Amino acid sequence: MRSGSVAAIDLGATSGRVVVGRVADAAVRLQIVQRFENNPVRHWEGTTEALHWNLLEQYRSIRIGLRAALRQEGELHSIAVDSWGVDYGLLRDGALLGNPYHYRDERTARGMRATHELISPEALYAVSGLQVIPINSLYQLADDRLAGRLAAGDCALLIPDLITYWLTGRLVAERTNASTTGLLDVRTREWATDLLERLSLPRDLFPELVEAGTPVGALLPGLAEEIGAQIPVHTVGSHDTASAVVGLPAVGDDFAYVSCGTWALVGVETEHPVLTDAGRRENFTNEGGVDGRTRYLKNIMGLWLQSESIRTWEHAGRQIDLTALLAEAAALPGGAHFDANDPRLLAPGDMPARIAQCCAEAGQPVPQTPAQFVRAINESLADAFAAAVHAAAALSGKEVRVVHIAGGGSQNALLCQLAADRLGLPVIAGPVEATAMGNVLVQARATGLPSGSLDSLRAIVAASAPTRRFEPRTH
Ligand code: LFR
Repeated sequence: MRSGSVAAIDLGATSGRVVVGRVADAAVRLQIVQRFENNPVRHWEGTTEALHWNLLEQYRSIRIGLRAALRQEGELHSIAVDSWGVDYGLLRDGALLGNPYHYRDERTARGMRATHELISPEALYAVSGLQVIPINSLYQLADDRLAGRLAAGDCALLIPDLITYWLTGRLVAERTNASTTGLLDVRTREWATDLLERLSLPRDLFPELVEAGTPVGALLPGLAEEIGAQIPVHTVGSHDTASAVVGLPAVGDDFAYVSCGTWALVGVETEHPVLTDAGRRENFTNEGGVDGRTRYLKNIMGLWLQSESIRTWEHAGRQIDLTALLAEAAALPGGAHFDANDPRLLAPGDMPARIAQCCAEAGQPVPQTPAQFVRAINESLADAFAAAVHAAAALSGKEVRVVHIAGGGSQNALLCQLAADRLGLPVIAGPVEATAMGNVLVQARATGLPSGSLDSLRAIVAASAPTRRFEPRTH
């Protein structure tokens, strides 16, 4: 295997990073060169307050990170971007028309109602194979259409594609993330033109689809000068979850995964979409994976429940030390259980109050202290993970013998142990940076550094990233 370095730009809902991946001797070393906060901004918009991403700030930080990465490595073989799914920027003549909306903005409920007046959720699922969840791009696009914003634009770019455009000047839509729009035909993996017409969404809005691992172009001349060299840009699994699933240290095929960050994405990898009515009723989704695989999974609220609770407490003037809080929560004999996927928990706001209400309604003891809330959150997430893994296995017919928990949640020993207990299966925790790992490996493969199938890329992950194993405790 040849050796060399690439740079992964990995944007998450709470923070972004520029990560250098050094590939050599069938192993990868990751180093975070630049980490930056991702703080959404609420601002007044006519008659309501709207929630937006501050994407220009992210782009500014990315450029600083790339410059630092190049200075450190001397040479970069490639750059590639991934981020959360579903959100997009509208452009006209190449210019961004406004800050992209955040998927937690309330407009999604309006867009969902308007869309389901045109087409039923069942008919949508038959085309896209996607779960009904208000954040999906098609609902956001419906709101843009009704508000007259869509008519002003001539191109819609998902977040990683928008950053790639700002790096190279080229307009493409990478397939794994395009699958989160609800507008991709799950069978052909092309834009669903009939559906677009039915929803009055112009076909021209959506650029050419490309696979993960495609060379997109070189850095724009001014940018190459600023960063310090001309570097090729590739696509990867630009949906962060697609990259995270590549970046698992999985051996063989009998595994399920929990990609646990702001969201927890729980499911299995399959060769083909699973389009059964039972799966639709359970709200399982078929998202596009790297190398044509399917990510058959379910969205669980994830660490958002914890981070938004902490934000609420800190806003009220409390000092929170997460490590100490988790230790205190782990020392409690148990905790309340609530439905971690209650839709009322999706929007920003007073999370502890809403969790208290969910617990009360479920007939559970209502948490009083931050440690009790955190214990209840982790208990309830573990319940939801176990239910989703068992459902994914039953619905897809896959045998699951081990569950990989990757991402930030893999550092939470309480959560991993509770998940192993609830699952009755071993949990392998790590890597924390599975998404950056998947991003690095797919672009490195595109430049000819390693080669081979997803299995061989995952063998590189297993050789490179420390993991921790949790066995289920029997009571
Ligand atoms: C995870 C993720 C999920 C997607 C949600 C919103 O970061 O990408 O896969 O459902 O964010 O885009």
